[in-house]
Amino acid sequence: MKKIVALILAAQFALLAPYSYSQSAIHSGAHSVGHAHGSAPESGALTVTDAYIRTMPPGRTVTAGFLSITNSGNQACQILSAESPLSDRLEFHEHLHSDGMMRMRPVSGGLLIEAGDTLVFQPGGLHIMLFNIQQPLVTGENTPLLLNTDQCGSLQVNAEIRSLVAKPMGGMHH
Ligand SMILES: [Cu+2]
Repeated sequence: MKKIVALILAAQFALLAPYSYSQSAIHSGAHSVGHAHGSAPESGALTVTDAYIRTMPPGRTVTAGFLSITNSGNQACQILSAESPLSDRLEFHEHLHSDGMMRMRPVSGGLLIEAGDTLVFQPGGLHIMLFNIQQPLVTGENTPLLLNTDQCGSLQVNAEIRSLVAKPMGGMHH
């Protein structure tokens, strides 16, 4: 019975699929003008907001980066890797709860962002791990972060270096 329901849902989704792009475009407020012929790769489909890298505690050489990636194109994009001049080894990690412990593990096989979706890297969840950092990270400076995808081009963004320690009185609004 479950299988039948799944098949029906799949069939409905297949029928709706040609229209899902315009629906998601309306949701995100994006316009699809000029992208209607798209079989070619759309390198402009991905936009990144709120990219930052945390400073490290003294003596550490590993830190984490966070950002949000929105796919406003009409095809799924897969994020395959990240590059930074700060680090020769970057990995995508996710956090998992197991036996009451918070663990993290590398995400294998790339990160898929469906058309219209936003992928959020955030503390306690998906994050970019940067290893072997050999230089001090200065709060407030920006550092480039390059994201490589399968068919949506490469995307370079500026990541702000933010203090690991939140300022208790620092003008943050909730
Ligand atoms: Cu990690």
